[in-house]
Amino acid sequence: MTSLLVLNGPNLNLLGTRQPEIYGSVTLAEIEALCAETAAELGVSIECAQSNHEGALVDAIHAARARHDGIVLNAGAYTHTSIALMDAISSVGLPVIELHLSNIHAREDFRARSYIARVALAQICGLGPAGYPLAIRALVQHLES
Ligand code: CA2
Repeated sequence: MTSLLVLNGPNLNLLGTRQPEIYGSVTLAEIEALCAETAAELGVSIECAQSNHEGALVDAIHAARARHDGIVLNAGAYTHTSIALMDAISSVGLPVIELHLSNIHAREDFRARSYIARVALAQICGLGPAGYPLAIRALVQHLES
């Protein structure tokens, strides 16, 4: 069975508790439930994980190589800084869809630069939590085509 990892980075554990004007009022647990529903509908297996630590995210990407067929990744602020995450994605060779709740191209200039985009299959941003099911559907379509 196709298996996906949905991996969220720093501060996304705070979703729904602060800055609702930017990130909305949906919690990470609710987003993960939405992902699980989408996976069940598509008949794929899914694991969701979150870490505030760059090295732990690198480890999760490495571990995904043996356990999953693709990754939906919201790397949070590490998107804009982390060559380590970019290298981890390249090294495992799994398809990654980069996901952001907000439109990173319509915000501060520093958010428009993404190291993840250089190695990702695609980027979805600006659609809020609805981006996650879309990313899962796109990844499954990619893997099964
Ligand atoms: O739009 C996104 O999904 C981001 O990846 C979110 C990151 C930000 O650094 C990226 O530029 C875009 C920040 C996540 C912070 O999440 C919070 C949630 C609630 C309260 C405070 C922060």
